[in-house]
Amino acid sequence: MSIDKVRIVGVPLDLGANRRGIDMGPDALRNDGLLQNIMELGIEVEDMGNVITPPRPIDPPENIKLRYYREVICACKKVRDFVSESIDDDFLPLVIGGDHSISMGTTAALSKHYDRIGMLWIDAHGDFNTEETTISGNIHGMSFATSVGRGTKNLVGKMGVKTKVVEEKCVLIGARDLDPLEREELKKSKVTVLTMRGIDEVGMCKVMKKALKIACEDVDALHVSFDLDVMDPVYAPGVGTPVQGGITYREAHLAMEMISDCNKLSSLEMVELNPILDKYNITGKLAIDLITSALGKKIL
Ligand code: 6HN
Ligand code: MN
Ligand code: MN
Ligand code: MN
Repeated sequence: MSIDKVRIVGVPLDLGANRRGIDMGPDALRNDGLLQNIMELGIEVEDMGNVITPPRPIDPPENIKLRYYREVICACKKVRDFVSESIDDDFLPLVIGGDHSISMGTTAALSKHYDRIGMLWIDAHGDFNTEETTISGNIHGMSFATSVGRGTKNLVGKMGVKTKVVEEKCVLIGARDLDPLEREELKKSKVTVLTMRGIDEVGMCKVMKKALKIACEDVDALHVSFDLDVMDPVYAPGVGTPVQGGITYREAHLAMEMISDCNKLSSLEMVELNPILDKYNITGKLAIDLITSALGKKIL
């Protein structure tokens, strides 16, 4: 199954992260040549532009455990519809963020089309908080949990679709910064967590082999959600929530090449690029390189 059609959906949302700058991520990727780079692979690419995201409200958030709830849900519903239409039209959806809350829309759209979805969540964080466990109240820290149907009704089911993302077919890769209660929930869950320690000990190749075996076998779709903060800040300074001790350029690149080789990729998200902090655009260029690798770019 080689990828021949890709449709880009930009989501200039930062309200799920409550930090300015990430809303500029999609246009920064376009300026750095995202479309041209994908076209060079011989892939037909369509750019749907950016979904319209609600403005930051003047009033302070009503619920500090779900900051900017209404606005985030509104944006995610638009993401859901764009992604769903892309799948209907036989395009692989490439969702570019924007903060990581947008995954709630993407996984809802996938759940309309597929029955058993495996997922790789590549991130320094778990994004496994719920309204009940969150410390920050930022919804981008809850989108993985929501995507597997965990949490309160304020988020779960809010996209109008029952999730088909199968918890035991989900792998969190590169984690190194988990909140205390989030950590306990992850431990209790059926998600496989492959932390930075695991990558240090056995290397990215073995980690990815294990991850792909879990997420690709016995599913009918593979979703990859790549949060750029999984990278070490040396390679990716331009992210919303940088965390020391992340993966290298080569490790990330290998992970994406192995994802391409598995021939199961159904949708891809690249999130949390913050162009304001992205000195010399190195994070944006890295993101494009990772996307093209996942879409099949080969050195030889
Ligand atoms: N992300 N665990 C922290 C929180 O606020 O819940 C950080 C979340 C980061 C989310 O990077 O997508
Ligand atoms: Mn994330
Ligand atoms: Mn993160
Ligand atoms: Mn490459």
